[in-house]
Amino acid sequence: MKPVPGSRFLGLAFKRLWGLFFISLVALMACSQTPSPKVTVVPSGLTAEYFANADFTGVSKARVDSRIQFDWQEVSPVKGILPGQFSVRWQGYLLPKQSEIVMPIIQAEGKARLWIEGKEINSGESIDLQANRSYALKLEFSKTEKNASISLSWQRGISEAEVIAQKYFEPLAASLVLTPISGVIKGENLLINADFEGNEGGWLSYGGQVQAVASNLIASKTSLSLSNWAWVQQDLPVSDIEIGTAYTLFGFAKADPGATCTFAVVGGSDSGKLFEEKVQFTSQDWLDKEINLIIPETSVWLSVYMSSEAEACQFDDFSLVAGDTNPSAPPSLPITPQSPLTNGDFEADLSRWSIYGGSATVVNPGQNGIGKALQMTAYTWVQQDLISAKYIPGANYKVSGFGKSDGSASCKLGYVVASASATLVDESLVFTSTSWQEKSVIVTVPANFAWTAIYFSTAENGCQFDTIKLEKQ
Ligand SMILES: [Ca+2]
Ligand SMILES: [Ca+2]
Repeated sequence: MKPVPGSRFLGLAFKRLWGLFFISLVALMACSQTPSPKVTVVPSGLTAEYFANADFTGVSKARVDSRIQFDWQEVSPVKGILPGQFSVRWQGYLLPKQSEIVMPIIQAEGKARLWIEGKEINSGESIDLQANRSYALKLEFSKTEKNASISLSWQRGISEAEVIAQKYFEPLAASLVLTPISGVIKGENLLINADFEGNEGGWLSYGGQVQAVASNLIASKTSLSLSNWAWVQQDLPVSDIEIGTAYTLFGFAKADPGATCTFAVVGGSDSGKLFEEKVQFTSQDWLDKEINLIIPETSVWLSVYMSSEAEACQFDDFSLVAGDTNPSAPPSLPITPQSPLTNGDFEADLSRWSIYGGSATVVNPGQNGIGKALQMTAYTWVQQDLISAKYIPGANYKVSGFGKSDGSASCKLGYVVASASATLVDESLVFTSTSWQEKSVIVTVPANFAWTAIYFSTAENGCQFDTIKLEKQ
């Protein structure tokens, strides 16, 4: 069985929204509710202080960790603390839900000590807990080896030992947190070792094979390879989660032949999963994709994971940032399937195309020196929704077109196929040259698709597109 983030999924409470329409629908949902101030979730978990030295001295950073399960290896555990040596002190309360005898189990690479109600407890020692009492808990960790990792589990009755879940913890009162790193900084990458230059450090891995491998992605030495049903995951400190805030998960992946590679962001409340948004890759070239979402109000945990099937997948250069980092996304996308792709040459000006964000016009001459081309300003999105009945499930379609950039930023021509509940295909062609280039991609339309769309998006620079075709192979 695959491990699941949070290890307590109760199924899909948060209705999945349609692919590209997701952003707009979330925005609409947000608008239809009473506006509420952005409030950082009052989290359960333990107050953590990370110290720059191995003896609980030096610069310290505080946050709230939802559970104790970290595999930092040789990577810094948190921004501002160097990876060479550090120590961590977790404090808070243990809240048993029933009266029982439990055995706390500490597994660590490094030195770890645990106290409950001021009494030091050895790993594996039995303690008697009473329901509805809170027990002062302190756990200390010092990095003493090349690799650093720690987990705090417990064994209850005859069940297998499991990592103590967030709902059994309560942090110290916020006033005791002197130097919080919590508070969401817009644009800051919340993931540790998201470029895998520290190999697998910071990521928990499950199943299959997980290894750092040489990467040919720009400015990258290593990427992470997953195969044979492997899964890696990073849990965000709960004090970094800000409800009502838009988050973007961005990353690169490439697939071995036959592989389907997935990355996702998932989160939930104390009682279960609230959302899980994922994207999949089948391309054997590096492609980037992103997920945009707004954290639902009752969320108290957030995780990012990547997974492979049997064949290998490579991942690299991830970021999870808060804030509106997706200016190229449309503010709203009405669901209005119209026709097969028409006016892909823009000779009928902008007929059939919808414009979102910035602005779009047609200019002369077009790509072939005559006629017209689409001209988009920075941060604009143009889309045409296509009639589903015109597509044959299982057939291959070739998306092609010409594009050029007014500057250094990339210009995207995308093709999306989605079912009623999820994005099935999101392929994009990226143009970075300031002279016309033609690109194409062949896409198989999955059997369970419900709609398709062609779109263009721009970033910091304007872009031109022309002679867009969608042809059955
Ligand atoms: Ca890398
Ligand atoms: Ca044209």
